[in-house]
Amino acid sequence: MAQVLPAERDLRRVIGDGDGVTDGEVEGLDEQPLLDLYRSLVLLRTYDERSLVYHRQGRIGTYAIFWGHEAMQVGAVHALEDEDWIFPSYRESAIGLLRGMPPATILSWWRGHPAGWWNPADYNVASICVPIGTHVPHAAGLAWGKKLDGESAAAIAFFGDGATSEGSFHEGANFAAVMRAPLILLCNNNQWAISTPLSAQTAAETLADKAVGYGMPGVRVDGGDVLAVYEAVRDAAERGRRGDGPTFVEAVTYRAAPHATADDPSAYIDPERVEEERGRECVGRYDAYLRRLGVLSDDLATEIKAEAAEVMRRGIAEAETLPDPDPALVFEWAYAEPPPSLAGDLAELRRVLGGSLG
Ligand SMILES: Cc1ncc(C[n+]2csc(CCOP(=O)(O)OP(=O)(O)O)c2C)c(N)n1
Ligand SMILES: [Mg+2]
Repeated sequence: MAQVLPAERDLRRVIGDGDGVTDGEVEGLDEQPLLDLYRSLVLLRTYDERSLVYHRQGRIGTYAIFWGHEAMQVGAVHALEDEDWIFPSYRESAIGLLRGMPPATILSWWRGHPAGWWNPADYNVASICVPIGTHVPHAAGLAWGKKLDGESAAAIAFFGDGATSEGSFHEGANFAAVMRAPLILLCNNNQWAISTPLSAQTAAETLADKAVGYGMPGVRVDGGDVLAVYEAVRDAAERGRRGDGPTFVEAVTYRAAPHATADDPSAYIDPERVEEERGRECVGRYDAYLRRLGVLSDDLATEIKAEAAEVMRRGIAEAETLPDPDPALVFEWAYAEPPPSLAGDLAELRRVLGGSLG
């Protein structure tokens, strides 16, 4: 039997604190799937930490850091089937790694290289969505379409606390509920939308409360607890497949890193709170859980981290060997009949680039 605290208004948790709060377990997860979760957490953490370094070295552009958000992403994706579709925001940019996408593809996206765009049908992972919340109706439509086609696939849309104030979120949530689409609305409540705190975002007591207005269940989980997220998303996917419609999952965490590499949070965030949250980060919590369970040793942890570091080394090397794209791409595909001024702009760009590109 799964031992999971009830949702109610409290956060569902499975991982204890190694002290007064005892560990739970998730039904059906034995040693191998537990270690698979760990490998994925380490892979995403390594991707994120290396990306910050690559940005500082000028090897990728502005980057949206997801340090501390890995448990939400890994827990959710592992709870899904490969046929299920993932709709990421910029905060989940590397989620394709969990579906076998090469790191070079995602690194290329952050390098602004056309090799960073993939065919969504190759991985059942939609394009990274930067406009806040606009992918929620897309995910609702895809989930409804799968249902109409008699398929069992579900869809999950990842978005933030700030996105719940956007029209697209409300339209997508309402549509999915009315059509009983197999959709999981995974809200990464990291309590900040750049510099806007949650208290300035909503007057609702919890974001999960918003589910009530659409007639769907709302569940609150500890977003730093990979097993709690896994369990909640697995339930939500099963519910969707049964034909009972969407579920809103509020995964509560705290953004303990800058919004992105272009942000300076010292202007608005309490550094002591950030330090406190960094001490509770999700990979370390799961690492300690597995050690208490006796399934993770120092040697195995070291091996898994070394593997992830090597994957990233190869990924950035591969991305950097790609030939520079033709600057003409910037001007193509927007107009059937381009205005004549664009040809002049392209010539100017080629001149500025010194003929080194294209
Ligand atoms: C439609 C739209 N409006 C504004 C922005 C600028 N913007 C980029 S990130 C962001 C904050 C979003 O916060 P949240 O939804 O909580 O997600 P988080 O970044 O915390 O993961 C905003 C307003 C945007 N990308 N798209
Ligand atoms: Mg946020």
